[in-house]
Amino acid sequence: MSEPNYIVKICLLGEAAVGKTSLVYRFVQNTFRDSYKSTLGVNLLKKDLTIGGYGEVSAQIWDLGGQESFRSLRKLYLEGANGALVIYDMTNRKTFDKLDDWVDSFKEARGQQPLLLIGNKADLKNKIEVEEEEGKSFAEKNNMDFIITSAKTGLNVEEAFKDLIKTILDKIS
Ligand code: G3D
Ligand code: MG
Repeated sequence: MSEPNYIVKICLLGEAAVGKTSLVYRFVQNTFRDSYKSTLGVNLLKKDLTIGGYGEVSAQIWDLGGQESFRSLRKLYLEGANGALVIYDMTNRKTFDKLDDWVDSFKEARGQQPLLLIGNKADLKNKIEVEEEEGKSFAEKNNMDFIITSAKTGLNVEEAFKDLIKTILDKIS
């Protein structure tokens, strides 16, 4: 693509193993692998896309590489982020209980920039520990959009990224 009209930095937040890296790969390359090596530091991926009304947009996607527990890294990671996807695993309640922590970290660093909540692993229907309604009410309380996804089947993955990017653009233009 030629020069993009907009460049947006998006961060993925959430506990280890919720599916952050899988969602990024599904979105950027439309693939799913059963195992992603836990990389140190940060994975940076780029995807160019067209967003209705805004034309060409370059999304810079930052994915925590296995350092989710290092609070000291969060600030650096979040610097300059235009928005974030906050992800929990629908089959693991502990990851849902940690959401406040992630949302607080983001708000501390980036104030009122848009967030979108993702309940991932929706394909594991008989293992669900957190019902969709609970995700929905957390999102409402925190003034964020909400969507359930599966990085495995591809359900709603593109929709989630595009929804966040659109919300960011609506806000900055
Ligand atoms: P992370 O980047 O948040 O740490 P990963 O999470 O993307 O590494 O995913 C952690 C594990 O969950 C991986 O399995 C991955 O295949 C699996 N996973 C991610 N998203 C989904 C999904 O939507 N559905 C299902 N069924 N599994 C998913 P392993 O076995 O490698 O630990
Ligand atoms: Mg990862």
